[in-house]
Amino acid sequence: MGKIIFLCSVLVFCSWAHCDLIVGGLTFQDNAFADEVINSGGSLTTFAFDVPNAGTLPEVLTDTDTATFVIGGTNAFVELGFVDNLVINGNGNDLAIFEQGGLADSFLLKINNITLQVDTSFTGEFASDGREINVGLVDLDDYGILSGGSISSIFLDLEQITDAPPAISLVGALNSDSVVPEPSTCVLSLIGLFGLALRKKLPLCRANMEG
Ligand SMILES: [Ca+2]
Ligand SMILES: [Ca+2]
Ligand SMILES: [Ca+2]
Repeated sequence: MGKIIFLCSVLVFCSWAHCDLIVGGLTFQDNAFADEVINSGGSLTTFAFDVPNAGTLPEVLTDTDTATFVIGGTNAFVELGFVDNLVINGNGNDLAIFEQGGLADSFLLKINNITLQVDTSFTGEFASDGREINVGLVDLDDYGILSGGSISSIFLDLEQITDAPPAISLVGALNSDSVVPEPSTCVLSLIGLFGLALRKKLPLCRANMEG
């Protein structure tokens, strides 16, 4: 029984305990970043530490490293999803989209069927590849999301609209809410653990009865 309670405590601790991560001077919960590439298309070139085509699109966009990124081009788009967290419309800016390079480039961002241009600016910090870390800050108010409302995906149009093509390295929620397991999932896990414990004890009981 003691073991079961310990296991449950560890599971709950792992789900709810999050460390902070600082990127470009901004603080994020460690699970606040985009988790998956839902869809993509057009001309997209990945970069990792100055090597082109060095990683897959999901790798460079969900690794939380600003030295790995994707450069957009003709008809380029990427739809990103948040799995273990949601982006919340809280106070001020809610979303940070990081972009690499000496020129702070712009791109189009579609949320809730509203498309707006996001302009990035230099954060004052540099990535481990030596490039400038630029950031575009997004307030979900501008996309018609109610205060306290949330989103779980964003659509980035990465066609070049400024002097250089956008080079997206990382997307994180400044206002983030962790997606925790449903209470029913926890109850099912508990039943499973009890079942395992009983199965382990049964042979002993049988041996005692037969012996
Ligand atoms: Ca996440
Ligand atoms: Ca990256
Ligand atoms: Ca906001």
